[in-house]
Amino acid sequence: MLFKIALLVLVCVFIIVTGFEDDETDLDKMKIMEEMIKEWKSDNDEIKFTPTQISYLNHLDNRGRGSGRGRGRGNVRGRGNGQGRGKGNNRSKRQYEYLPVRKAYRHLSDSERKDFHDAIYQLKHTFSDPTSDLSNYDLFVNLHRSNSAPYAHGGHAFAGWHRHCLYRFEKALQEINEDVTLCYLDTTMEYNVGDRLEDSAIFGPDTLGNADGKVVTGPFAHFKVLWETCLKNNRTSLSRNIQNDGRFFYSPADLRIFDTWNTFEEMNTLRPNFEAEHDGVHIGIGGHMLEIACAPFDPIFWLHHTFVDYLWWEIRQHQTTDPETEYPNGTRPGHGRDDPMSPFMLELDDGSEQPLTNIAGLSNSYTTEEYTYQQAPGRIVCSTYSDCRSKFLYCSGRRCRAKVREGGQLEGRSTVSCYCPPGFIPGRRRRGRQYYCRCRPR
Ligand SMILES: [Cu+2]
Repeated sequence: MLFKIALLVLVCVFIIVTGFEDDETDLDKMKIMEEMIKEWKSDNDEIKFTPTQISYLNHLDNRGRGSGRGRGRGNVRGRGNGQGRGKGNNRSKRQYEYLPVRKAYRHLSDSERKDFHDAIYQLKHTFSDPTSDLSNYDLFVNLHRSNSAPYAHGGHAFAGWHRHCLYRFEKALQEINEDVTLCYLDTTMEYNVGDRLEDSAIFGPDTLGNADGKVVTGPFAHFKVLWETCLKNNRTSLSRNIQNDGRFFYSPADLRIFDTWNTFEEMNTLRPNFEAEHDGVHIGIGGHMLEIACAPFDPIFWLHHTFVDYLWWEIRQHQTTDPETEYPNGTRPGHGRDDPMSPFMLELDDGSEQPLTNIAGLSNSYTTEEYTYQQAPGRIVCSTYSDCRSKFLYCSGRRCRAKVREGGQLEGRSTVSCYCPPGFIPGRRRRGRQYYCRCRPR
């Protein structure tokens, strides 16, 4: 009898402890999100776009051009001056033979990955206005600041605003190389390296570069960072500060939760909501990613947000309401369906302009006319290594998991999770009871 009571008490304690733990994680994410948004809104260091820069940003969105459907196109409203708007937009609408497919970063071929890295690098080093110290890449960082886009975060406009911003960013990359599309970082792959995330092969020299401190390896090493707010704390160039806590990245359990969301309202209000969940990766990567005002300086921002956009695309597939029209009343100020999706403008066929509204971000046309998605590795049920279709992934327990880079800790003795760059073969090194990935020349 005494044993049964003791067992019952133990079970209760377990339920209470694990239950609270879950609540605490959820609460943290909502709280952290509010903190991040507060800090983002307090950034008063406004950088105005020059007329040439407005022109450049405008011409990236040429939807409706030559389509004869009068759908109009989106433009950027210059703050403080509106000159130069709409000029230089004489490209005809690109005719796709087939829809560009956004894939997982780990599903890119070597040449696709190189092209993607190169396009980002070039965008970072190209200036539409040589009199400014903002490169074309930096213009997008400025777009994401609270002075440009006061309602991009903290409410219902979040998903649509970022979808539209990604769309323009992708067009900017395609001007450099028309075969490049955005790709996404499925961070549910990292859950097995939860307490040593910097070991993941995506943070290697031939992938996204190191994640601990200043980025000194990889294609974005020493990327320039601007503005006082982003330079403080000795961050003189692109910096990361990875948090080795698996709670912050997406987990397979998160995907199962998203599968239960059937309305736009659920996605925005259930705790932790879609936006709060996305903040986890910002915190997990740390460094510049931690602050909303500076986050897009890190190219991981675009890979992460493309995954957020992918997840939204999935939710919209099983949404029981109309994904284009369901939009609740009583949202936070600036987040209403007909509020402007600032600073993006909609240019009508007669040349007049009106603000692009938040509801426009819910249009199906993005994913039916501009791009589509390939299934995320987190959705693959694998039985062999090749099912995961990536040299950065291996299959274990019917799930694809992230391989670790050289020096990364292995699970047990097996080298199956050890990734080595071309010309090297995986091996292992023992330290104490642990085995680590070691790459040997072929
Ligand atoms: Cu954002």
